[in-house]
Amino acid sequence: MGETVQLTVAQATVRFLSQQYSESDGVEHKFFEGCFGIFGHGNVAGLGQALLQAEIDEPGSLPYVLGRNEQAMVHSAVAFARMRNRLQTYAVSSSVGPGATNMVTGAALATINRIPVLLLPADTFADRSASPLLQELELPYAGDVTVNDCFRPVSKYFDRIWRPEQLPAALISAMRVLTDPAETGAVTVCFPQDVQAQSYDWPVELFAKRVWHMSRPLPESAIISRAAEIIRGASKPLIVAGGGVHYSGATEALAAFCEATGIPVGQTQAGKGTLVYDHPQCLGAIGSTGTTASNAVAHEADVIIGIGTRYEDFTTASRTAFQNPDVKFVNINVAPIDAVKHAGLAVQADAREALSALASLLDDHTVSDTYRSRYLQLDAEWDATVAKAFAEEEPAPGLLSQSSVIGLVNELSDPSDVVVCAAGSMPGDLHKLWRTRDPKGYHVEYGYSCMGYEVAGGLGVRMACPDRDVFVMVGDGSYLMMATELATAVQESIKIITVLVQNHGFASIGSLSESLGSQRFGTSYRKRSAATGRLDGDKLPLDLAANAASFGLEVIKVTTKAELADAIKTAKAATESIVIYVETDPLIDAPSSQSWWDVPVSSTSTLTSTQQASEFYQGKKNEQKPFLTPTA
Ligand SMILES: Cc1ncc(C[n+]2csc(CCOP(=O)(O)OP(=O)(O)O)c2C)c(N)n1
Ligand SMILES: [Mg+2]
Repeated sequence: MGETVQLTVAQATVRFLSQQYSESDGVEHKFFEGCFGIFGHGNVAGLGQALLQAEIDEPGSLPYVLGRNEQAMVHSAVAFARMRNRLQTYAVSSSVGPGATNMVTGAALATINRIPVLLLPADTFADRSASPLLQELELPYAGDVTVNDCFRPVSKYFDRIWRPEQLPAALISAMRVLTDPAETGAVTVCFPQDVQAQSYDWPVELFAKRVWHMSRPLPESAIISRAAEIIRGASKPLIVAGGGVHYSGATEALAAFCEATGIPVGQTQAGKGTLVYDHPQCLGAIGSTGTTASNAVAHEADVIIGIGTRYEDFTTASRTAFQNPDVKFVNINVAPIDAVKHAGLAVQADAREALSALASLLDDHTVSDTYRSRYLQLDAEWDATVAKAFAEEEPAPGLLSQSSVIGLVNELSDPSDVVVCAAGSMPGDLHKLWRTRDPKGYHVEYGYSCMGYEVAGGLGVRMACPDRDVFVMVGDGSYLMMATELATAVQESIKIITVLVQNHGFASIGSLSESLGSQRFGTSYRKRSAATGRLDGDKLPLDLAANAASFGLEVIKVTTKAELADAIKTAKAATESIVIYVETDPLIDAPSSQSWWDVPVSSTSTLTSTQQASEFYQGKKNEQKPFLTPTA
């Protein structure tokens, strides 16, 4: 055996992580910016001791950040990694039991959005010397199952270190998955409490600097030629640009391809910003929360070129967006699971490489002038719709429309500032309305649409780009679910601007409920009324502005558009985190997408509202396409 060094399993893990780098286009990046953590008995003496030792012995090697909620820490890590185009991320250390399972939601969010994050939950003793432990699951039928097995279905790689010898292979596998653009997502490596603290003689090479190349798979020439042929044969082609365009660094290649060919682009939530909003070929959002321009073009398109998209139901309007009976799909994606969707031509490749290959194969090709003028006209109409929504006046004293709030934040933020959101009515409204002026200026988590991502995500975004202001747009529902990381923002002096939109409940689900015949049941924050016994009493006397102020932040309460404009300017000028509190009317919707989303309605009911909704629903179901015709 060669040279060894004695360290605990936890110390070895920290030392290994601090030596990992990613490399893309010849540039190296330290892969782990740091480690979020909340200590409990499961990790305080193992990973906690190792992080302390690293902070003292090698400052900056893996800086520790104390969060407030394990789920939130995973969100912050994901937001950070997404802003850095998956080239860098954070590790997250939790205690055993509830601290660990709090991260399961974050893991699902990371995996669904294909964003790398390394989770290090503590686990129950490997040697079972004191079982059953505090927080141990104890299943009567299996001795080797712990609560951490909940991570298996939501992780792209899962491992548990029962003994020190397993660590090197587990860490190498974890890195392989984290840095593979097709595989990446949540990686979970569980550390039994006793094993964390155990010493072992490690080969010194384990801690050598390791550089992980981020691959850019090239398209096969026969396949890309076929793709070019299909596009050449199209009269109404449309690109659907997803998050993969960002992660591959393909925004310039996309712009060049669109400008050369005249092919327009509809953008998914993760794909917003792939072209800036006023690029002539940018039709903005597509699908259930899309623009009328994208959706009208999608309706007739004969070839859909999906680039870095997973074709979520919001993108395809639950498979009703593409109504041309002969529509074909060309799918450019590094991930085989996405490339084969809708029976499309699977171009399994890096987006930037595939786009430049297509550009040279199609350098003499453009769409017709008729098609170009039609989509430009539709785009201009949508732009006017947005301008009108942004200009909406206060509907009642003290109330604003949500569209006008979005408009003011959009207009008064800098082009490079970042808007952050995840759940509620705001993501859809932002998708439609927000005028994205910088590729990374729009950050809405809509793979998992997880309430509570907003503040935590905003923190991660700002950590990734301290030179941009971050506007966290958060509804009262999401705020109540997880505002906790405002404390972390204060602790770290990380500036985020939170726009807290109070509409006393779930405007989004209320409006959805109404459209499905369920009469907004149970979606607004009301006291249970003594008279009716139902949740239709007075508004809850929640004071979320006071709640936000309790984190030690400045809170500005606004009641008019003019006050909101002033508050945004104050927030921009501030150096610390700030919260703007605004009340909006939940009954004023953003302009319609002329689209649909499949949410099944009760097929039997004695309520007229439900019966009517059910009839409408069955009609829409008939528009849904299976997309099974093979693309040769
Ligand atoms: C963790 C989680 N729970 C439930 C949901 C379902 N859901 C989506 S939006 C929403 C309401 C959000 O309320 P709020 O933040 O006030 O936004 P608003 O709808 O009022 O715009 C709910 C309950 C979700 N997306 N995430
Ligand atoms: Mg609300």
